[in-house]
Amino acid sequence: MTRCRICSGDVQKFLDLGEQPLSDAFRPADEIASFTYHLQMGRCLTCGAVQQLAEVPREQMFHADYPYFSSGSSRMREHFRRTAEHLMAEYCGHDGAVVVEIGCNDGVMLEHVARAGLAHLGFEPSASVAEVARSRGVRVTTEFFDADSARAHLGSLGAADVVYAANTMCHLPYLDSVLAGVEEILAPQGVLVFEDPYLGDVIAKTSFDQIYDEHFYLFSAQSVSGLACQHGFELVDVERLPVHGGEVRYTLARAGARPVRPAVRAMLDAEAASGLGDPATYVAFAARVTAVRDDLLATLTRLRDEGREVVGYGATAKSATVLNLAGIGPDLIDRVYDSTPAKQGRLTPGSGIPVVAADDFASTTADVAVLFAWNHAEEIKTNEAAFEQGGGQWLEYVPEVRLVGGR
Ligand code: DWN
Ligand code: SAH
Ligand code: ZN
Repeated sequence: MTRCRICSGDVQKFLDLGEQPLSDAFRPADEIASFTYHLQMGRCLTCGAVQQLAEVPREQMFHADYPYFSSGSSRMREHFRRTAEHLMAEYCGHDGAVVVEIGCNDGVMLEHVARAGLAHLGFEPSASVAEVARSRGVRVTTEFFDADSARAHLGSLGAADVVYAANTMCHLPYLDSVLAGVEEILAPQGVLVFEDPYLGDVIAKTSFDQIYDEHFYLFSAQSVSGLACQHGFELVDVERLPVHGGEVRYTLARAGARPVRPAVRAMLDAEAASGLGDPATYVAFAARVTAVRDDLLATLTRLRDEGREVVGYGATAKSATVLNLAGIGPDLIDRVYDSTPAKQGRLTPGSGIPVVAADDFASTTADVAVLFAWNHAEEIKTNEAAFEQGGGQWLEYVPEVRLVGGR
């Protein structure tokens, strides 16, 4: 059995998503990426942490060609602006406050902290996006955050009042080193605040596409509470967030430094009551994943046989899991529309579907568009309302496969 990356307990495998490419390796047609790995998920029988059975080396995923720019969604820009306001109001009311972000990407959150004149530092190893953050006035280092890099900056930065990470903590298999780094740089009353896709939502929505190389863990209050304990921290607050298909924001403080909010006990109880600790939940989840995969493939095959033109919308990292698990390629989906210049003119990883500019969707001839960026459904359906008005249909697969809209 594999050992848990958090507590060394036995990890019980419950899901095999097959051979997968790097989810963000969009390559030109003449430069096919060859790296693949076996994507499998398991759950620790001791601490409950849901995690991959093997890890992809971090330098393979996060580098100067990393193509995910967080500012690509207006709703997420708004989310991070409000997050910055919240963190500054709650924890930075004194002179000399310091904010550190792990995985600051293009500066979507930290730019507001920089603009407010607060001392800050973003750790962002992907130079492509770090460069954009710098151009927005954010102080960034391209080191991976861990115990060594954190220690190296302590002298110049001072103790942090907030260490924040969005959609990044779950990317770091080496949490022991990360928490040791946070331990060193955090002020006595400081907090570690992080938000990631919530295990409870993934199970409830069968959103298995939240599992790909970069998403090593699927956290829950139970597993984060255990993680905190191991490193002298305490889970003091939890909050569900409606972004990226359902996330939880966890707040950790040094053990005993802050009161534990009632929301923590309530979430732990709700997780136990909903069966998140029960192996049968994961067996049933795996069966639903297979059903969605089969249904999606059958639907796309039927649409092709009926002569309908099918495209995709959103060349997401998540879609790599779906496309490669189901063996869906350009024979079933002609092209994928995406607003990211770094992805356009390239092929989806493994599945080889051309990515084209989202601007061109306004004049699309497609009958059906698979909504790969389903977590941004509201924003996209509003912006592309003309598609449905013209008779186009969205093909969704979360929580199950269905055609929406059109005639
Ligand atoms: O955790 C992660 C999350 C935060 O971002 C990373 N590991 C990688 C990435 O995952 P993703 O690619 O699945 O994220 P999104 O936010 O679902 O990606 C949306 C994609 O769709 C982007 O490529 C941008 C594109 N898009 C678009 O073309 N039109 C997005 C919106 C909102 C739009 O209107
Ligand atoms: N916070 C942003 C970006 C999430 S994508 C948002 O929520 O949209 C994950 C980011 O973490 C990538 O930009 C990646 O380069 C970065 N990352 C990966 N490992 C890291 C590490 N050890 N330290 C800091 N950032 C890291
Ligand atoms: Zn464990």
